[in-house]
Amino acid sequence: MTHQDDKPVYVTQPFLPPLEEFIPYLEDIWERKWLTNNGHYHQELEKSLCEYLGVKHISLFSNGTLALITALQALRITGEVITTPYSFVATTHSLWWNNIKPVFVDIEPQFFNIDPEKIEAAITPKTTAILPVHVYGNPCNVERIQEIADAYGLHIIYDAAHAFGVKYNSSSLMNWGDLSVISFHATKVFNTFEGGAIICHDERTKKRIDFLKNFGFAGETTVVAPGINAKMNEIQAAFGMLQLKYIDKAILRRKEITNFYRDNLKNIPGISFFDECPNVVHSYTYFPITIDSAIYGKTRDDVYSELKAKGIFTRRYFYPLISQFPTYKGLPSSNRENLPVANAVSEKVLCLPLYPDIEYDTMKKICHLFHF
Ligand code: T4K
Repeated sequence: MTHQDDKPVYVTQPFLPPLEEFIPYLEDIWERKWLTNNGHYHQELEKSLCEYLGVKHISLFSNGTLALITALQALRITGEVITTPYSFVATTHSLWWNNIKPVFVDIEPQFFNIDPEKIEAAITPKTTAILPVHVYGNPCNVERIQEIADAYGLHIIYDAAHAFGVKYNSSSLMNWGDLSVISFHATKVFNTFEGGAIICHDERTKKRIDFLKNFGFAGETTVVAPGINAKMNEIQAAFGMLQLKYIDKAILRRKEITNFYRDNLKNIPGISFFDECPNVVHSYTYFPITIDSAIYGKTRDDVYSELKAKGIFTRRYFYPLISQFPTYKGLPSSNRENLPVANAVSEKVLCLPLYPDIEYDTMKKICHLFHF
């Protein structure tokens, strides 16, 4: 056994540019003595990300969760919000922190995103918005969701935490909806250690979001809302600027890894995975597979445990469903009968290790373990 074999393999590993390339940024920050509150690198990163992503306005945040909470505040969302149980808990927590009742709608079986055909039945007089998630970066049915929102006068805030750089019909996926929220957490395609952002389409909304993330200050002595402190600091922003230099290479590498998995796991009865979506430029955030135990002969949890015993730490994103956590379990919409597809998918999904620095031998070993 080589030393390499002993190293644990995690579902992801943050991409880090060479350390020496970050030193000049730190020296510059030391020189400027401006550490947070819309500093030089904060401004640079907002500008550069607008260009890179092809969006009009972006407001940087200290993390994606605070960005979600603030997005709901920015549009004054209240009452009930329709969302998906098939996501990371932060999606629904952002509603809870705003005293909004989540109403779960089931997912569709093709890409595991909220099923638009089930949204209308969940609308009540208290519904004010829809909070869908582009799960694994696969776009929701944005046209149909927009149609419903327009017909019922609802806002749409997309949780686009997984969708950095994703394009749909040659334009940023984040140009859909009223607002989109991304995460720059260490485990994401583009990371600033922790971080996040809200994308909006007009100057006035950006201004309000920027007030809200800075305690509600609109100038030195005016406070327009009970805002929060959710500002991205200069070290995070500078790191983002450096990351941007490598992002295309990192996404390309993710694509190669995804294709390796696809080539080496195809034709295994009981193992399925997503193909490329039509009209989409992907950024390859995760590589989820589903395991049909009746055909494959082992359950998802058997596979998860066997890989773990060999030092390969896959993750069951998203199991349990948000609707199964104690905070949300009592909601009427958390009922299993209301969410049959989400419940079934969450029992059979497994995300395999995917990150730019993964070694060829590691991928080969992982794929080999599926051919038992
Ligand atoms: N909406 C959606 C749909 C989301 O998926 C998320 C976050 C959010 C909103 C909220 O955005 P943020 O507030 O986080 O910006 C992870 C992440 O913490 C979380 O950001 C992410 N989604 C979620 C899907 O996954 P955990 O608890 O699974 O992460 P953790 O810390 O166990 O990391 C996974 C593996 O990655 C570790 O086993 C090892 C590796 N790792 C992790 C970190 C943090 C490293 O190698 N280095 C690292 O620095 O939630």
